[in-house]
Amino acid sequence: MTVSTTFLGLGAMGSALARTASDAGHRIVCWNRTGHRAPSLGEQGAVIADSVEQAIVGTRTVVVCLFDATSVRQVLEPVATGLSGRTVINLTTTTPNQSRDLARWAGERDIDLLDGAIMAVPETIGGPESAIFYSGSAEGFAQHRQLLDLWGESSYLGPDAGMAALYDTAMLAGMYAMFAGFLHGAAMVGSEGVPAGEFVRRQAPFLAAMTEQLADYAATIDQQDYLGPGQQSLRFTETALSTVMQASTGQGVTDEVLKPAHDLVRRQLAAGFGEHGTARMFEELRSVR
Ligand code: FVH
Repeated sequence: MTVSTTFLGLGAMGSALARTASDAGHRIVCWNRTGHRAPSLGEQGAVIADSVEQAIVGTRTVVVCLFDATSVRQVLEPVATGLSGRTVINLTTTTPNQSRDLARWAGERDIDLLDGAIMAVPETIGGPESAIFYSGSAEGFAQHRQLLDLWGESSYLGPDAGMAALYDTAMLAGMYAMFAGFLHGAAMVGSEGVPAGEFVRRQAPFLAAMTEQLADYAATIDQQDYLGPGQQSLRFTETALSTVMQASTGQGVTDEVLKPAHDLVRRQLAAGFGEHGTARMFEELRSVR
């Protein structure tokens, strides 16, 4: 048995993290707001605490996996004094600024904060597909590497506590846009009675093939070379999106998923960039700065 670690939050993800640590021989103390959500943890030998105060007694490391930034503050603030001198590893999904605020709050109380962003689902924790980004305390990352590596591939993104959350939310932006696009397409073919299960057989490999273009888009953006060879022009993309949107509404499907992208393209056209590559939408996205 290794030293004990506290786990606050035994939802689907918190339980998976705690169970993986327990399976690897860590002595763990767990707490959950409403009773015990993962009874098997107790049967495996985890100590189940009745309160947060009780859960942090005698442990040096506190892993937090709760619903959101507000619940993290509600749980940690009352026990701040008891956390002084310890490492808190926050694996709750938060915005970059919420993570930075938490790190500032922790720093003022001599709490070492390592913020993490889990790029996995509970079922894959501990498996080869699980990746977790960390930022904030470099010392906390180094000292807890053995524990962190149990959950997945660990990457440290630097001392700015907001960086892991920034990568996380940026990657989720791509994921949710993709899901919305898939649902839009499924609604289109569904308007003619095609089951989503039939559509996905064709859509999934197409999307996978399209991801190979992402590296070219990235190179274009980094070099700001929107007139380089081989790029699909904004003028072309505007017509393509208009056609897809017309096809959608013609099938009784709203164009609301595509309209924001179309608006970005149209603003770039209005600014005179019609012959520039479609990656130039990136500049329009940044225009709110
Ligand atoms: N599940 C997933 O696939 C994703 C993958 C990527 C990262 N996320 C993030 O992990 C955080 C926790 O997610 P979860 O899946 O464990 O979520 P739930 O099963 O809904 O459990 C939520 C836990 O939070 C507790 N809780 C909620 N509000 C409060 C509060 N005000 N005070 C104290 N605890 C609170 C809740 O307790 P209870 O409802 O059982 O009493 C659960 O323990 C999350 O940030 C994901 O974005 C998971």
